[in-house]
Amino acid sequence: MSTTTNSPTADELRSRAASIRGRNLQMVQAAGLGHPGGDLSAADIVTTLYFSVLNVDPENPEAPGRDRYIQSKGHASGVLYTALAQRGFIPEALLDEYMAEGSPLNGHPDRNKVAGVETNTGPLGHGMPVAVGCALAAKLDGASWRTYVLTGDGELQEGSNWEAFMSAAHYDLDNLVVIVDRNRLQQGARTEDTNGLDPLDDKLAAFGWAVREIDGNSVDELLDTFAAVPFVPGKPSAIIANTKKGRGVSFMEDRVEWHHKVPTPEQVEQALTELSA
Ligand SMILES: Cc1ncc(C[n+]2csc(CCOP(=O)(O)OP(=O)(O)O)c2C)c(N)n1
Ligand SMILES: [Mg+2]
Repeated sequence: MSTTTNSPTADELRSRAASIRGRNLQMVQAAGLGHPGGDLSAADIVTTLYFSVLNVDPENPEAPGRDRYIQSKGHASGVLYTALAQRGFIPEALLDEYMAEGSPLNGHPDRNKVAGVETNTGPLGHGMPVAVGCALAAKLDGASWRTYVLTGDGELQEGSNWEAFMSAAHYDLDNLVVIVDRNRLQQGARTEDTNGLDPLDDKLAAFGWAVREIDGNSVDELLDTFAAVPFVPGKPSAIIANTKKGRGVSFMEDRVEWHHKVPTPEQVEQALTELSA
C-alpha cells in the first residue's frame, strides 16, 4: 500500500493547506451552506494527516491495513471533502455538488457515499466511541495500523467522549490518537462561556491519556507531534491543537458568526487573495 505522497516538505504542506482552504470556501459559497469557520481551523491538521501522516491509498480506500481517520466534527465536511478530492479519493469536480440535492457530498459525511470516509459523523460525540472500537479491533488483531480522530472542543461537552476516553486508557490503546481542534468557539458562543473545558490537559491526563498541547495551525508542530506518537508507550495520545476558527482569512478569524455563515463571492475573492499572499 502506498503511504501518502512522496514526503512533502513543510512548505509544500502549507501551500496545500492554503489551496484546500480556498477551494473549501469556494465550495461553501457555491452551495450556500457550510461551516467555514470549523473547516478552516482544522485545515492544517487535516492536510498534515492526509498528505504526510496517514497510511492510506486512494486506489484502495478500504485496504484492511490502512490507518483510519475519523472526523468526529462532521459538520466540517467541507475540509474533509476538499482534502479527499485533492488526495485523489473523489473527483475534484464533485466538490461543485457539495450539498446539492442528490449529491453524495452531504453536509454530514456518509461512509456509504464517499470513498475515504471511515464513519458517518455529524451528530457530535460519536467519533470517539467509534475510534476506540477501531483501535481495540486493531489491537486484538495484532495489526499495526493506527486510528486518528478529530473532535471539536465544544463537542467535548458530549458525555460520550468521556466514556470513550476512559475505555481507551483502560484498554491501553496506544494506537489511538485524538486531536482536539481547540479553537475555543462552538456554535454561537465561546466554549469557556458555555461549559468550560479548561484545564483540558489535566482532565485528559487524569483519564489516562498522554497529552501534548501544540499550535494546531503550525504544520511544523503538527509534523513533530505526529512523529512522536505514541507519546507514552501503552497510553493513548491526545493532541490539544490550539487553533483559530476561520484561520487564514482575516475577517473570519476567531469570529463566532463564521461557524456557519456563507461568504459572498467578493469575500471569497478577498480570502483567495489573502491565502495566496
Ligand atoms: C449532538 C449534536 N448537537 C448539536 C449539533 C449542532 N452543532 C453542529 S456544530 C456545533 C458546534 C460544535 O462546536 P465545536 O465542536 O467546537 O466545533 P468547531 O468549533 O470546530 O466548529 C453544534 C452545536 C450537532 N451537530 N450534534
Ligand atoms: Mg470549537
